[in-house]
Amino acid sequence: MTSTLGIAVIGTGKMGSDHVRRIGRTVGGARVVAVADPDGDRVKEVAGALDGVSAHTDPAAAMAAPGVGAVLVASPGPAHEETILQALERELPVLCEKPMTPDTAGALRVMEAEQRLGRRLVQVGFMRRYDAEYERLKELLDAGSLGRPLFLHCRHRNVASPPFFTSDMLITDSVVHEVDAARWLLGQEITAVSVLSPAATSAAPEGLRDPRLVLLETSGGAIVDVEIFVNCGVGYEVRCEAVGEAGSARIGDGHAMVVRSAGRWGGEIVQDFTVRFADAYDRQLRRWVAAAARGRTAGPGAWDGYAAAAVSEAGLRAGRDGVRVAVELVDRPALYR
Ligand code: ISE
Repeated sequence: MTSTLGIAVIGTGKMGSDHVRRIGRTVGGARVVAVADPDGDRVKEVAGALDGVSAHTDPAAAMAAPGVGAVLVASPGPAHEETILQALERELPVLCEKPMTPDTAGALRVMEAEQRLGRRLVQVGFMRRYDAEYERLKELLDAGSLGRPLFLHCRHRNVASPPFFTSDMLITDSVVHEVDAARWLLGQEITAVSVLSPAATSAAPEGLRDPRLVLLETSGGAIVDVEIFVNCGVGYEVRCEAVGEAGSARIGDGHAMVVRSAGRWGGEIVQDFTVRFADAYDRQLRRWVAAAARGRTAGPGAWDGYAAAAVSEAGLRAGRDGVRVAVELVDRPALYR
């Protein structure tokens, strides 16, 4: 007998609405049963478009709705900790959009709550780990085909930043993806961060430090450089080149289809991350649903959310003070080894 996992989606902005659509269309074995958002009109609109979904302005009320077996958190980062802790009190599996928490203090509280429960219920939405190209690069690195990794050269460009975006968010909201991808691809922790900022692009809103160059040092002696440019105006471009002692490999060139016509050749540049990573979001959600239905998680967890928060904190200091900042991590608790 198969049963359907009832999901409460907390936050119905861009990502929350995208997940609601995805659960309805591409993920089997699950359905949205409750949604919550402080914007009462928006949450009613999202719930109203679906059958049998209750609308709430309070996340706790959504989690308490009948039939909820798991929680998907897609509210703004600062609201995540409280919602995750409420879900853990109910022993509900959680998929939380990145960043898990904006700071390490909150991340440590999440880890403490999980340790009190004695099992891992929190998964963090670092969805690049489910992208086919990233998976291929990880396999190559793990197989040792490139030899010992020396560099990851990363490019992360958005067409334009949303109005609420701050200079800190280039690190905490955008580069946090490369932080997790680097830790995962290399199987190493980030040990230090430096940030350089050239003159801001004239396309950026007044006061936004965009673009920036973030340098990450790793426990295995590799260097990761990340160009983050959130008002590049051209497209959504995420590239990563791994350079090892025995060769290099690059992903993200996006040459899915090359058109040759009327004396020219070229292809489309994807404009948005929900398009570039649509498959990765689907796969992340399918694997999480399958695991959550058994009360488990299937991907990056609270330790990864904590480690990313520690790197972000160091990155913010490095950016503000113009210095290299070492990343200090607590000892990894047994639950996360
Ligand atoms: C956004 O939140 C994402 O997750 C995107 O992948 C990233 O490219 C963007 O810069 C972030 O703001």
